[in-house]
Amino acid sequence: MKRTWIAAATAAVVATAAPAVAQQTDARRIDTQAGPVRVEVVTRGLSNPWGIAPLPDGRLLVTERAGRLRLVQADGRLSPPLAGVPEVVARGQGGLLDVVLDPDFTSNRRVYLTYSEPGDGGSGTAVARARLGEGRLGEGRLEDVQVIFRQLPKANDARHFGSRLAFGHDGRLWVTLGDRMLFDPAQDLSGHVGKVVRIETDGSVPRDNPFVGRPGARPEIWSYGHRNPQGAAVHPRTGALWIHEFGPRHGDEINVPEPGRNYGWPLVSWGDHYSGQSIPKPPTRPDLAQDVHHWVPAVSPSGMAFYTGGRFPAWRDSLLVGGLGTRGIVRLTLDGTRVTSEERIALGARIRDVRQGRDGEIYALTDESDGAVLRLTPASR
Ligand SMILES: [Ca+2]
Repeated sequence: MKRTWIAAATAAVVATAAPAVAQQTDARRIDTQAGPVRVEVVTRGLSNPWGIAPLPDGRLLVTERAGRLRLVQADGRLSPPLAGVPEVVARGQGGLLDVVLDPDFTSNRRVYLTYSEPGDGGSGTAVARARLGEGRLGEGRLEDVQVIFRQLPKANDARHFGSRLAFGHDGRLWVTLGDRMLFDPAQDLSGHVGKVVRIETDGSVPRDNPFVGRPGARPEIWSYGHRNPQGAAVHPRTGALWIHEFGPRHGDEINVPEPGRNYGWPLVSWGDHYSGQSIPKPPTRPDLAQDVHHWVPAVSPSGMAFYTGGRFPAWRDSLLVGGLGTRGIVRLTLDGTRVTSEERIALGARIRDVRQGRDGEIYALTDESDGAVLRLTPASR
């Protein structure tokens, strides 16, 4: 098996038992502030996996950017691609992207997917809901697939789709939408690019959304002035939405978007344009909403989860951020909305998503053409 990642210098192999199935698994140990952590490769062979949703029965739903959705058994076996996934534009950063479960999944088996949908003017982030078929044969398909949201307008550039999903405690669904490399439209309330939107699960608009009734504004918009938010999670106690967004050349941010507020892109940024052209820094515009944390140099974030499990007591209430450029997980400790410390957990691969499993274990996806699902659990000292 190809081992594409190099753990921290202190890493030691803790288990290389003969694999029971082809996909199983090598495991290593890395040292963190919480003690040694066992990192297993649950499976690999996934083409740029993007989103992961742990199911109540211990299996995992994983998207591949090329347009496939698969079930992963706890032992690492991969299902064939599930039937019923909508057509995607698998180009650039686009494709089949996030997947989340309905808060009532156990009773309704609903799942929600984001993807880049083809259409007039190029492609755009769309959200579909569907029911995961039941039983040993039916589970290989999505049923009753309905598109509940479409980003308007669509755009030709194949970058900055945003596309993370997060459920509020009230059952409304937040969707993050990138700026599609168009810059100024992130400030234009007549379109969805560079916004966070909030919808009901049937796609209708919650009546208490901040721009409902404002002429010229799309009523789905929750907040605006975002660049490319590829991480979203709801705080387990406060119920607030937290997102991060990819900066330009450096200047990644964490924001806690409040309804109706402007988060500044492209008027201000902690980073600068890739051309080297500078961008005014956020303190010059106190009328704009300020981030709660930012990184210079960049961490290149994707995927995000609050840790609430029991397996890593020292990580309770931490915010876990997947790192592409930083090739690991960035763990932030918080006091309210203030970031009090940061730990880099080196996994040796670009991390596209990070999620907590049902038993407090942590799953991460590696952004590779031969991508892996990693499982993090405590290792004995
Ligand atoms: Ca900002």
